[in-house]
Amino acid sequence: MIRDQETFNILLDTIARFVRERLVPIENEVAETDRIPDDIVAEMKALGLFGLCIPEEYGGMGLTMEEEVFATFEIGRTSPAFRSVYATNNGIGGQGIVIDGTAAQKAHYLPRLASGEIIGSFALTEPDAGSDAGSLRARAVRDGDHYVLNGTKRYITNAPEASIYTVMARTDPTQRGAGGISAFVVERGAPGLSLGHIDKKMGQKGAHTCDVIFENCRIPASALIGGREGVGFKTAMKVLDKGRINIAATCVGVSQRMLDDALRYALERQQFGKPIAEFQLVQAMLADSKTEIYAARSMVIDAARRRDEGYDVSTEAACAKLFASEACGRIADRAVQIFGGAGYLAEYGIERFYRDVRLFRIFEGTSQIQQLVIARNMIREFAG
Ligand code: COS
Repeated sequence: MIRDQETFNILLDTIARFVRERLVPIENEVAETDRIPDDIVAEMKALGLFGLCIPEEYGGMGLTMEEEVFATFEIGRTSPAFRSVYATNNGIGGQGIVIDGTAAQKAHYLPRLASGEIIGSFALTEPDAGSDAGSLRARAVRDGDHYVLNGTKRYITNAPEASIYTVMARTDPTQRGAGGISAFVVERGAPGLSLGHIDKKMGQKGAHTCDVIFENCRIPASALIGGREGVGFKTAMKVLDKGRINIAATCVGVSQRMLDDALRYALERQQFGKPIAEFQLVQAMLADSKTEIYAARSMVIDAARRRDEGYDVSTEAACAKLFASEACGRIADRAVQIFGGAGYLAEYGIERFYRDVRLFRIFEGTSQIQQLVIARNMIREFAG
């Protein structure tokens, strides 16, 4: 749902200009320094990017899912590390509170997430619980007015910068699966919380991950999201349904950028006396990429509209993420191929995208997990 097309177009134009004029020119710098400059973060705050999807009553823009994906198509046209700075506040780091938080939790955290004053982070994955998130072992034991947390969370995006962590931990050890899991908002300064070293990654330089370690970490009982034990896994899954649509939209944006770069190069680069874009084998790569972007974009918009209409979009979110991220990988590969030798060199930037986009097929649920979710839902619906 687009609430007011004219106003929304102004936002899209503003984001597109910010990406073009401020972010694209410093992509190499960010990759080399592994750091997003402070003035860029300040501009993101001023543009309201940290609060894009946080409800207006808490100081955000309250974008609908459809509006969000159109904004993400634009933001996606540059290095994914830029979106990572603010995206967790709107996505997995903030949505647990938006979707299932108590009124007090929303009032306390959402305005500061929306302004960018604090960064949110999502701590589900553990050393031995990745795709099988329901098997997580972090424990939260009630102790009077507190819970005591123990466990380690792994590959946690924005953890080094975060002020709050949405942490899934087991409150009922008698339940081995999802039913015994609860979600908490844990503040950075909590006694017993420490961070591991920043991980060295294949790509997405400028976006950071690390372990989050809880050793007898005491947090107030009021940190329990929604004030209810045993529903934390469902909170995580609802957050991921939304997150997966957003990742799919990001894939569409980055794919479009890579295709634009490949097309421009194919028109400039001369071989056998003419631009390589005139050769049909190159045209096939361009055409297949265009077709896949069109398909992915259509899926993302449809999934977003369905979510706005209040439907359960677990299947559609998984389909969109599966298709868009896999297509993005193929498009990155073709773009490198079209660039030829230049595609392998850092200075042309396309090899950086090739490495950056590899993550999309892994995080917020691997392609195999998306397949599993889609098939399971089909079987469940068939059984009635
Ligand atoms: N929305 C709301 N509730 C959901 C849900 C969703 N999208 N998906 C599952 N649930 C509920 C189920 O209905 C079930 O509730 P009941 O016990 O009341 O029936 C409960 O959650 C457990 O679901 P399920 O039995 O399907 O859980 P599994 O342990 O079998 O795991 C998968 C399901 C594999 C799909 C889940 O673990 C998963 O998504 N793994 C990937 C995790 C991931 O994306 N990690 C990335 C980390 S963030 S970068």
